[in-house]
Amino acid sequence: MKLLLIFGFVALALADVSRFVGDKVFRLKPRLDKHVTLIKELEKNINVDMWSPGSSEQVTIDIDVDIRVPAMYLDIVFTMLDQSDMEHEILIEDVQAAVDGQADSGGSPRAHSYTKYNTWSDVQNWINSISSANPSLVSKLVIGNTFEARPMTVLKLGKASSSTKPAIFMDCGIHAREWISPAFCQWFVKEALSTYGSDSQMTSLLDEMDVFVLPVFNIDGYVYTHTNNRMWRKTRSKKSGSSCIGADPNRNFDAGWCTLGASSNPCSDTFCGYNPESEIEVKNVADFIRRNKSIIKAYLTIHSYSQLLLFPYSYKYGLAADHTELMTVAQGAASALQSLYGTRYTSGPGATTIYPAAGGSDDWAYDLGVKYSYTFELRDTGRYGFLLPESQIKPTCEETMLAVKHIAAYVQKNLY
Ligand code: DDK
Ligand code: ZN
Ligand code: ZN
Repeated sequence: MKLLLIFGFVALALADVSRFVGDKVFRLKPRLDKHVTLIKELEKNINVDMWSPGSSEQVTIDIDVDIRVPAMYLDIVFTMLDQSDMEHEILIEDVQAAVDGQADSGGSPRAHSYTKYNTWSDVQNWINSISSANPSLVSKLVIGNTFEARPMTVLKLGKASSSTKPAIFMDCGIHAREWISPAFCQWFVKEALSTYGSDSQMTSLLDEMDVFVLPVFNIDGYVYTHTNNRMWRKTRSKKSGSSCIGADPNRNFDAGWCTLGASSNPCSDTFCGYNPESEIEVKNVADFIRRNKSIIKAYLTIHSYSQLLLFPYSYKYGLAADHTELMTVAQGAASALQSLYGTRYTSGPGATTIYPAAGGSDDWAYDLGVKYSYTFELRDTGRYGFLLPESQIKPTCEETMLAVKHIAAYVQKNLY
């Protein structure tokens, strides 16, 4: 026992686990050019963690900026904020307390649960058990391996058919720290399987279409958020010559790549990568969608936080050819979502609704020809941000189901 404890401490020390004791999350409201400059300086010179937007490249006057400030820099940051007269509020007083408070769902500790944030190993076991328990509705497809050689498994949901079926593709967990996202993909699969045969819309959807679900896109990053650093966002790829790890998968798609709202600095959280699809996870998904381009009618990608339903474009300000239709469907989805618990979402094109960001998966899929291409930013609006308590998994997933089902119903109705 004593020996085990010692090994435990040694392992913890070697793992170099990040802690966030005393760190605070601020919401800054830059209203002057000098405020924008100050935020860029903060990101460059001290180790602040941009929560929204993902990097200071995207900061402009009149957008709210959420940043985590490590405890040791609080004095200097408070001084700078006061001196520059920048409006600000504190969203999270103690980040480590919020990290520890996330697991508020109670119940027995480790085992897969739809109302907990599952580890990758639990998700992997769940992928295997749910597919073997539902052989007539689920099949597994490995679309490639991650940088660290973990298999990327897509669950194909749908009733077998003699003719080729049109499909919807949905991924979760592009960004490692957005834990509510993989929780939603797991919830979606469970709901689809358990309501097939009783819910008429789900039955008809899975009879007529297939839904491809990638429960965790950025598996290596997701594992890292459980083992080392809860705030990790990017992939975990290494490149000789750089000491910085990973690229932002949602800046690495071949859509206006690295032109706007992305960074060419390998150390940035919005690093676009060394070239489009340099990240193997991005290449695997892009290859899969290209291979199945003729059947994929909708692309959905799930992120957090901000409560937004976004569609192309983010790499430019110009409107998509299908703007009006995409907006109408988004607004219908948002009102379906709101009908359950009153949660309000804003719909619109990425560039003007959140911020310009090139290299995103939604823009890439849309330009490839997948018309109904949407990015969800789930709960909340900043009270907990990425650290959404487990007690909110169920209501978040229930309301998001309504939005996804609204989009799916529309896509299905307009197939032929
Ligand atoms: O990748 C981002 O910064 C957010 C999700 Se965290 C989405 C940005 C808009 C959609 C990108 N095409
Ligand atoms: Zn994200
Ligand atoms: Zn987000």
